[in-house]
This record gives sequence, C-alpha cells and structure tokens, in this order.
Amino acid sequence: MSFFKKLKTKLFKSSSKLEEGLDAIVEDGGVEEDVNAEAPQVEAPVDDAAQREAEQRQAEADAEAQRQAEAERQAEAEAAARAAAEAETAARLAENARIASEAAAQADADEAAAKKAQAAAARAAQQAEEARAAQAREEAALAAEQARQAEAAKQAQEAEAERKAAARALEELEVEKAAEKAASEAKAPGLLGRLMGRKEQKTVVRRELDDDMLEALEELLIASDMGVDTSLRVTANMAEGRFGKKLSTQEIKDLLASEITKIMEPVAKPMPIYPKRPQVVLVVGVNGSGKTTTIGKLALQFSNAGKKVVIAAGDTFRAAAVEQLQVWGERAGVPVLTAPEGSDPASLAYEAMQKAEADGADLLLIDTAGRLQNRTDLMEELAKIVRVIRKKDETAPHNTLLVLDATTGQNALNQVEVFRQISDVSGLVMTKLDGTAKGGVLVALADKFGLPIHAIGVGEQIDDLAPFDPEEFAQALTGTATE
Ligand SMILES: Nc1nc2c(ncn2[C@@H]2O[C@H](COP(=O)(O)OP(=O)(O)O)[C@@H](O)[C@H]2O)c(=O)[nH]1
Ligand SMILES: [Mg+2]
Repeated sequence: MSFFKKLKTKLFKSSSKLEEGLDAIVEDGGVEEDVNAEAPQVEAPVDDAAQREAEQRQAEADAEAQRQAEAERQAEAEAAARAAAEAETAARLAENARIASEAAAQADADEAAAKKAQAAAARAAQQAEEARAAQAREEAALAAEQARQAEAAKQAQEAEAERKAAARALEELEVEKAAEKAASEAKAPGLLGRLMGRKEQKTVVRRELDDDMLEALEELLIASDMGVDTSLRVTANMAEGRFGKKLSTQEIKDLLASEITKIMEPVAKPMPIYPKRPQVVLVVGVNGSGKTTTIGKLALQFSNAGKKVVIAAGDTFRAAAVEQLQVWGERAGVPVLTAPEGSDPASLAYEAMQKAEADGADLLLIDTAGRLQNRTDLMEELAKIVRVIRKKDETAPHNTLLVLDATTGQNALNQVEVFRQISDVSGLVMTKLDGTAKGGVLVALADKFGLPIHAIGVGEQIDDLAPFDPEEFAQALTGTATE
C-alpha cells in the first residue's frame, strides 16, 4: 500500500510534457464555458438571489440585535436607578434568583426549586451575553423585567412569581436553544449550497474536435516519443465518433489515458519464474541504463520473496560496477561472484553457474557490460556468456532482461532493435521513470515490439523498483492521476 503511494509521488515527478501539451491544445482555440453547459445562465441568478436573501437576513438580524441592545440598555438603566444592581442582565437574574431563593426560604418554598431557578437564571444570563443569541437576550430581559415587577410588588406571592418566572426563563431558554439549533441547521445547507453553487459555476475550456486539433494532438504525441505510427493510431481512436464534438482538457486526457492503458496492458507482465533451478537471468543494456542497480533491486526483491539468489558481476570492464554490486549484494544478503577487472566475463558466468548449482540457488542474475560503441565486441561477449552457461544448462538463459533508460526517449527504440539482434531479449525493465517527463517512449515500445515490461525503476534506492501498472502509468503520463 505505502509502496504504491511512494511510487505515485515518484513516477514522473515533473509534470509530463504530454500533460502540459494537452492543456495548451484545448486552451488554444477552445472556448470557456460553464461546466453545466446545458443551463449556463441558471446557476448565477439563483446564487445571487440566495446571496441577497442571506444579506437581507443578516440585515434583519442586525436590526433585531440593535433593538434588543437598546431594550437591554434601557433595562439596565432602570435597574441601576432602582436598586443599583449590576448592569448586566446576568447579574440581575442572579440577583433575582437570590431574592427568589430568600423569599422561597421565608415562605417555606422549595429550596431545590430556588436552586433550579438560580441555575436557570445563570444559564440564561450566560446565554444573554452571547452576541448571536440575540433573542435569548430579549427573553432573558423579559424574564428579568417580570422578576423585577414581582420584586416591586413585594407580596406573599413573590416567591411563587419568581419560581414561575425562573421556570419560564428556563423553558424559554430551552425553546430558544432549540430554535437556534434549528436556525443553524437550516443555515448549513444554504451555506453549503452557496459553496457548491460557486463550485458548479466554475468554467471549463472546451474545444471542438476538428482536423486542426487532431493534428495538434498527433504532433504532441509524436513529440512525446510515442512514435509516429502509435501516435496516429491513438489519435484516430480518440477521434472516432467524436469529430465535431466539444471536448474539455479533462475529457481529452481521459480519452488518451484509456488508449494508452489499452496499449500497455498486454505488456505489463512480471518477470516469469520457472521451476528450473537455477533460473538464469541475463541482464543486458547500454552503459548507464541501470543494469547493475536493477540487479541489486531484483536481488533484494527475490530474496525477500524467499528465493535463494546468486549474482555474477559480469561487467568486468568497470571496477566500479563490481563494487556497486557487492554493496547491493550485502544489502540483499546475496553472494556476489566477482572477477578481476578486464577478465573474461564468460568464465565468471561459468563459475557462477557452478556456485548457483552447488548452493541450490533459485536464481542466478548475471550483470553484463554494455559497450555499444563496438557492437561486434558486445555481441561476441554476450554470445560467449550464453555459450558457456549452456554447457551447464542448455535451456539457459531463461530470461534476458533488457534494461532501458526511459530518459533517452526515442533512442530506447534503437536500443531494443540492436539488442534483439545480439541477444534473445525476453523482457524489459524501464529505469529512471522518476526523473523524466518522457515516458511516452514506453507506449511506442509496447506498441512496436510488444515485449513485456517486467518492472520500472523509480529511483536509485534498493526498493525503487516497481511492477509496471499500465493504468497508473497512463494516468501519470496524461496527468489524469487523482491526488
Ligand atoms: N533516478 C534513477 N536513477 C537510476 C535508476 N536506475 C539506475 N539509476 C542510476 O543510473 C546510474 C547508472 O546505473 P547503473 O546501474 O550503474 O547502470 P549500468 O551501467 O547499466 O549498470 C546510476 O547513477 C544509478 O543510480 C532509476 O530508476 N532512477
Ligand atoms: Mg553496471
């Protein structure tokens, strides 16, 4: 799970050229429209009306709050004049409650009721202090006024009146709370609706699919290393039944992604594992394509999967490659057979076959040099390796992996042609897909050669080798990936 997350962030770190190109094509000659092109004018007025209504509601609420504030100020003035009581309604209610409580005690009233009244009054006071609880304030003021009247009367029914007032205040408070809750709930969808309305209003650029647009698409795909034949076929498929229709960038991207997925699906195959022991995997490719790194990554993956692996550092041409492999081997806990610089890789391969057999290894991974500048040399070297390992097992090598650097673009196609002539390439590993915007060449490769793509390299670390996922690849290439 986390592995794929990591992969997503690594695959095509830079936004692909294809994605940028698609944006440009639709914008060039496209027309900005509402997303809901069928009813473009409907949304806006509805939204305005909703906003006006909201504004009006706000104004009413403000006026109401002002009125209440005025009433409160008046009540406060009265209270100050009469009893030098606190200015706040809260204090008044608390005071009233205390009086009520005293009166209740005198009149042998229920002490619990008085406490309840006090608590209710305190809650009402707290509520009154909240700016938005405007009506609660009004009700509290009313309760206070009633309480004050009751107090002024100073009669035997004083306690009773207080209790009633307090009870009413509590009740009103509850009603108020419920009303407030209902109001806020009623407001929620309105607000959400407004937000959604704004979102829905977002415009989209659509362009009519005509010859010009098709040509621009073809050029873009060719420029993205997808190859002429593949590009023409893909655009033709995209246009089928859509000529003259208006398409948005997103629609174009989705169409392209699905065409690419169709081409890539048949080649997305993991490296086959055979019952034969040791299964011999010859790894070929030009210098710097990532052979040695890929062998290190594969060794770890296979040994993690419970396979016993042996590595032969067959690139005896470069001392650095041997050291590099030894480091990988240590990390993966896999033995690495080496030979002195410049020695014969074929005899190393033979030794490795012996060791792998003796160890009962499941897999033997053989690294090779990749000096393409002298094709005859390379061909002879590879042929010799194959010859000697066949002395041990005539069905070997069981896999010949061609490692290709995805950043080389069209050049990768030439490399496949050359290596198919000098070895029996059975599958591909595409490296450096993390550092390129040129993934298009994979589409051309898949379309032209149909060779399985076993894995992709997405970084320099040992776990930066992933299975090839056509859909994910198509999404990354076209910029339709979610997240
Ligand atoms: N970013 C990135 N770098 C890679 C990847 N695979 C290999 N490399 C780097 O490419 C360079 C050449 O790799 P190496 O394995 O030595 O290629 P070889 O000459 O074919 O054996 C090294 O610096 C590697 O770290 C990959 O998937 N992503
Ligand atoms: Mg190497």
